[in-house]
Amino acid sequence: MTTQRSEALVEEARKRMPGGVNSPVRAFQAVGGTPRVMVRGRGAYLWDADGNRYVDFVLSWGPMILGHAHPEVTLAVMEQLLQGSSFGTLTEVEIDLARLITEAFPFVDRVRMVNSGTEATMSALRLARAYTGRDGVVKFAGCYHGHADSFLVEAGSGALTFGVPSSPGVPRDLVQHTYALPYNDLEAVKTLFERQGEHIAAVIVEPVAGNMGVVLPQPGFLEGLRSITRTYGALLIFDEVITGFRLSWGGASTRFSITPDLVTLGKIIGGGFPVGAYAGPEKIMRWIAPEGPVYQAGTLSGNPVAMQAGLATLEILRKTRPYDLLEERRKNFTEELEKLFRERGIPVSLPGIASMFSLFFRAVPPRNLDEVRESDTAFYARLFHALLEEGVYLAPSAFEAAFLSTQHTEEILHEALEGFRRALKKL
Ligand code: KE4
Repeated sequence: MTTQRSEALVEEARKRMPGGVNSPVRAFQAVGGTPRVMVRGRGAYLWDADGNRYVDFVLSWGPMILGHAHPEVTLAVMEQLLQGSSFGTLTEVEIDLARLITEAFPFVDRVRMVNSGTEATMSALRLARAYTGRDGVVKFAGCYHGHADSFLVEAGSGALTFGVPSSPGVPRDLVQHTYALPYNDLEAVKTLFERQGEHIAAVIVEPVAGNMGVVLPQPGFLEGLRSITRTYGALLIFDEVITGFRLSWGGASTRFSITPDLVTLGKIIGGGFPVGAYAGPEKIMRWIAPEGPVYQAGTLSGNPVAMQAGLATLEILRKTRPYDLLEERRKNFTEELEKLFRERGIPVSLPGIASMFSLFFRAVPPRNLDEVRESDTAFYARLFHALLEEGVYLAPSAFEAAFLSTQHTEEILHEALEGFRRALKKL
């Protein structure tokens, strides 16, 4: 497999952009080696600048649940482009997408579109602070809610890899209001609320953690967060940027039948275009400008091209409801993978739900960040590169989730499995 073209482009990119990328995790620093410059995607496949083909399990970090270049999504975008791309006014398609989101999340009356998951969580926190009149926010170590200042405390995803618990440039007197607790540790939450409950505006949680690898909520954890926040008058924010429309038609709140006060969305609802959203009941959302006093705005928020991509994506998901099929395929695939590793005496756990999973090289699925850190990330890095050589593209970091799309057919998954088999043989 040659990578000359990628290497040349990466060298050029490094002269123009920090680390040669527009988002840190893409730089392969967690796994080493040369990032592959991708030029085309179709269905479950990506092709790089040297013409190598990969089965893609990153799917742009979650958005491409229908696979790359889905014809109906592409057509909807093209048709909109012919009408113009951005007017800075209300457009009908924004209403259509908002309506679908309110249909999928029954507790949601109002939706505000923004341009990224970061904007969604940042705005949801500002809203929660205004609505409750409090400053404190609780997050969980290893969860990542985007790069807004208040969340860069023990963040997951790229921040995890860099081992920088809270990034430089974040004012100390801001993050004093942020409490980072161990995921799945309800006792820690109860203790904190007993001491600080009246100062806490919100608890924000990834209902299934995807940013330290996939860590599932222990039975009772989410229910516990719901009752503790209700008792103390804090808002419960489900950060469903990854899980929204991935775990079910709706998301984790639908699948687990737990109603948060606010939900943040992104990725899938943009269908591959920059879209985030925060949403909730009218009694909270009416606090948002221009109806209410909490300011939040955006030049390209709700732009019709991104809305059309999101709308087409959600309409296909609503019509086809691929969730049982996706879950079945993920289960079968990770069971086959587990056999492969066990045959070779490699301790592995493959926690997953719906169409997301991750590989931990430790015998038991981790319940929190400390346990995640015990897994063998060095082996992950070696496996990652061996798989690249075999045409399988996993996340270039052990602290991410792998995803299936509706285009990951049985035979493509079998092809990927053979890639794993060949890679393990080489290792
Ligand atoms: P963006 O600002 O990257 O659109 O969304 C931030 C965000 C918020 N909440 C959750 C649960 C998220 O997973 C994310 C973003 N996820 C990472 C990957 N795990 C995006 C990839 C990247 O940072 O390049």
